[in-house]
Amino acid sequence: MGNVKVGIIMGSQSDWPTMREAAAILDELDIPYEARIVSAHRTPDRLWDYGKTAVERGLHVIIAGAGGAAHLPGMMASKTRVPVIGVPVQTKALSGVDSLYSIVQMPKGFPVATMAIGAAGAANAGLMAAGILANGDPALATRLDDWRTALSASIPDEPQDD
Ligand code: RP5
Repeated sequence: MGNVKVGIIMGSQSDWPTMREAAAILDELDIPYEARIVSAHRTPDRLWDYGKTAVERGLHVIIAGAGGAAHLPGMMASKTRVPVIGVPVQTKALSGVDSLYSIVQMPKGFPVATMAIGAAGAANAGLMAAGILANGDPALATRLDDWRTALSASIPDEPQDD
């Protein structure tokens, strides 16, 4: 547990197909993490306890994903100084614009670093967490640089016919 610096939290089991994109990036970069369901609305006491203990448990970054009335990232940011990266989960009713607006418009004083809606946002949250941790971890910095170099190398110069 002492080695875990990244917490991935989400409002519901239904968010996991999105949020596991963040977990996949952390796995690729060999970064330990924990994943928990912590709902702002359904399990507010769990949210409170998680935020209250985040610093003492050694978390350096929290990735928080939620959909709809997505209060989880902002409430977590209100409860801990550990940086919170918000992931707006895509919704059926409003395509995740509801989630995005709920997460991004934080009042001055309690920031949430808000990613794009859906899977790309979750993956980028993993990369953002990696970048933050890499500042104090040269071996991780090398792994992240290599990851970025490999991605660039995978992009062809010219488009191909199917
Ligand atoms: C939010 O409500 C969750 O983050 C989830 O995106 C959304 C729907 O949750 P379920 O009804 O699928 O559990 O709190």
